[in-house]
Amino acid sequence: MATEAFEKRAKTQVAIVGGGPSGLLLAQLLWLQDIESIIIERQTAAHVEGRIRAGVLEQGSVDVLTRAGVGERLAREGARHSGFYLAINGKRCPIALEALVDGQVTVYGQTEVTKDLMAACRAAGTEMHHAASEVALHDLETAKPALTFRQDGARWRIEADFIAGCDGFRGPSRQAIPAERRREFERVYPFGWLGILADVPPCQDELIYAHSDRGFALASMRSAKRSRYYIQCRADEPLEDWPDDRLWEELKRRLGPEIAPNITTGPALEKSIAPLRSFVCETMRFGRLFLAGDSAHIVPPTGAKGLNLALGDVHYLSTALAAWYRDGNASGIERYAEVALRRVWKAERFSWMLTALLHDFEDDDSFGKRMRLAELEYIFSSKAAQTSIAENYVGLPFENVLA
Ligand code: FAS
Ligand code: PHB
Repeated sequence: MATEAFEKRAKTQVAIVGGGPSGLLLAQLLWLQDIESIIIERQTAAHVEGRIRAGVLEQGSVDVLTRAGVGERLAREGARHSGFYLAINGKRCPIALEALVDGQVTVYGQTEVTKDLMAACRAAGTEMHHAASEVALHDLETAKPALTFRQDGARWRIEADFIAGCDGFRGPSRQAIPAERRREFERVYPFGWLGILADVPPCQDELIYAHSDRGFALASMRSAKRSRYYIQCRADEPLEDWPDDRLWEELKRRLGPEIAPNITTGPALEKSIAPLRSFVCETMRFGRLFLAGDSAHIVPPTGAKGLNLALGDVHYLSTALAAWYRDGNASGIERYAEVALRRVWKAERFSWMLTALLHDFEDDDSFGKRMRLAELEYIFSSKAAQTSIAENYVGLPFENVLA
């Protein structure tokens, strides 16, 4: 591309598209290895820090965040959970993570993870451009890839050694790979999750994933004073059809008569409907572009894997880039996609399996509904089945991305 007259130019080692959890963590891990990066983010910093999304961190994610220097508040305020519950029409089955696989998860909202990472990147002096528009990627198959974008009226061109596409499912990075060079797999589910965040105490000390004749429900939390609940709804359901009172009543019906009396209701701090899909773009590397997080893959939130997979990709990518800069070891960047995908596909399987198991599918026949109940009854009766769920929920181990 002819280099138009750009008002502002910069050079860096790694240009990062997207300043959400993936982009921020990558910048922070690279900074700790004396590798320079610049983050280009479409939204304002306040918008990014205000997003309400995931809530559960695998131990591997806690370890990566701690290594990145943002583990202090997480250790202080994060709630460690040694189990969760599955429920069928109100009948509960504990999945005892600690007893089954000697594992735990930490409940600590993605909103807090993002705030901690943003503070760390600011403290490190990482260059971040927020409210950037017209972000475009160039020359990806050369040794000098570049980003162009507009910010505050100025045109920018940033040249880098590598570009990290951390711009989520709808960002430009994956689309910068020619369609004929992308290997993609997708399943879109015929329902969504209606989520509510409220400053009320949780109904139970552990998470409850509930299957009921009326559809799926999840009881989660952010702290002892703040609860997060979800119910399955139609993907195209208008949010205004769900005033708080109706939502609380439906939650009580789906969680069942034993749990319902423990549900404290209150005004929604946030209420939104998220569509559910499984998606993988196996082309996680294209020339000097590397995709990480939601730009490469999406899971239905049923298995609490989305954020954890993103942080896992960044662990692999930062290790690979550090080895390249430190001693010219290119094995990590050569193996990144292959190694990351092995963990991605196992999490896709687990998330798809739990989604199929716990949700109601309108086109299901009577046999399909019976099979679902039989699968759940089997899990309720089998330590081996519960161990398999526990092993996946706490997070599968990382490989060494370097040869
Ligand atoms: P993100 O989407 O978080 O960040 C991408 C960043 O790139 C954003 O800040 C975006 O503004 C920016 N960007 C986009 N286009 C750009 C452009 N053109 N130029 C520059 N920047 C651009 N996961 C769970 O584990 N549990 C959950 O309950 C859960 N709930 C979710 C609910 C919703 C509504 C969504 C959308 C996702 C949810 N997820 C959940 C998954 C979510 O947590 C992701 O896995 C996580 O945010 C991934 O982080 P990133 O890869 O950084 O992508
Ligand atoms: C949440 O608390 O937002 C949450 C927890 C577990 C999930 C999904 C979302 O599987």
